[in-house]
Amino acid sequence: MNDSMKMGLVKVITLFSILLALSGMAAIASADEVPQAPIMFYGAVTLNDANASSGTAINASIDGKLCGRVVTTTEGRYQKLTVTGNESDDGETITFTVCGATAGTAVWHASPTPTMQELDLTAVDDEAPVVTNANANPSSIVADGIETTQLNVTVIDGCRCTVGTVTVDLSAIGGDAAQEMTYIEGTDIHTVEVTAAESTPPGAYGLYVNASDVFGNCNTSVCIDLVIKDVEAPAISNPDADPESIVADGAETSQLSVTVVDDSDIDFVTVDLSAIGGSAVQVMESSGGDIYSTDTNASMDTPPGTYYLYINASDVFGNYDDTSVCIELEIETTTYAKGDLDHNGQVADAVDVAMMLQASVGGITATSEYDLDGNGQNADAVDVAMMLQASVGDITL
Ligand SMILES: [Ca+2]
Ligand SMILES: [Ca+2]
Ligand SMILES: [Ca+2]
Ligand SMILES: [Ca+2]
Repeated sequence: MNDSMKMGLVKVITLFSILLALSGMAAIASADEVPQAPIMFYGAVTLNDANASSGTAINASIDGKLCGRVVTTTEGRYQKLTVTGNESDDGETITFTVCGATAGTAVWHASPTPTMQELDLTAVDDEAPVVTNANANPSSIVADGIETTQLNVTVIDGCRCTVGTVTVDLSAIGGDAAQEMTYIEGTDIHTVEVTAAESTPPGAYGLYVNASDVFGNCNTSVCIDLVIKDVEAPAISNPDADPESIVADGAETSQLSVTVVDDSDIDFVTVDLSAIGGSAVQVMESSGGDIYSTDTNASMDTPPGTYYLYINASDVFGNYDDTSVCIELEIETTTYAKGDLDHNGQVADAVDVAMMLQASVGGITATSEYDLDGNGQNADAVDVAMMLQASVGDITL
């Protein structure tokens, strides 16, 4: 045997040793995992003192690990509940649940051959169903008795077969206080399509669900959120101006007020004062109630006449009315004393004299107020003379 042959033999022996070690480890590792022959359980099954209905789910577990499951096909009986375990589970407790409720126990025995074991199971369901995924689709509708929304909830009890009636309280939106929700086959969902009666005030509603199981355990803690949309503009009434007429002197004021009512909160109330020299969107303030008001004067250049000052009232949903209600305000014809050209209440004062002189040379426009002698010519020589005489008290205008 040469050196290279020796080397080859060493390699083969080494490889063989490794394989041997690996197979030994595999054997040790699988010793506990070797599945044992199952125990087949059967017997009577009751839930809340009555024969469990067909479709009842029975689970078996060892150490919290599911090791067998059967769904009954006969009322009050179960068969062929095959419980499997490992050799290492020998002596452990098998826990049985019926529809999720503890129903009995047995002991797991490892055995090389399958065995049959009769075990009657008795369970009490005192748990209300669990209600989740409560929703309305769409989540908001108009209260017109026409637009619909689909209300949905997921209801889970110990077994599908123990879920009883699921209802929703629609009384707040004009429906039945115990409207039944229909079960959708093959799911855990219950659903119903609803509308909101026309009389329903807009706002957010919580429609309570009542999910009961067949034993009368009920869950009434979950509600479906639904918003009833506001599509109505605020109602505006009682437009008033106090006093109802003022002079256009930029000083005398009138209090403008209206009553504004809405199902939702009011966003703003304004009045258009542009015709009398004010803001087109003058804010009217509420003093706490439904009455909104503001004080206004009329600018000096406001022609006399009757003015219709339009109100715009909007709710927080953007519904507004700016065309149907206005406040009537009378702007009086103003008369000033003859010779009081600047309307300051003083006749023939220095400013009046200056204005007459300017008007006489065309520096400012001479109106009929400047025709003191009434000859039809405004700010002529006689008018100037009269103004000057009046200013020193020689005549009274
Ligand atoms: Ca239950
Ligand atoms: Ca509204
Ligand atoms: Ca004057
Ligand atoms: Ca004149």
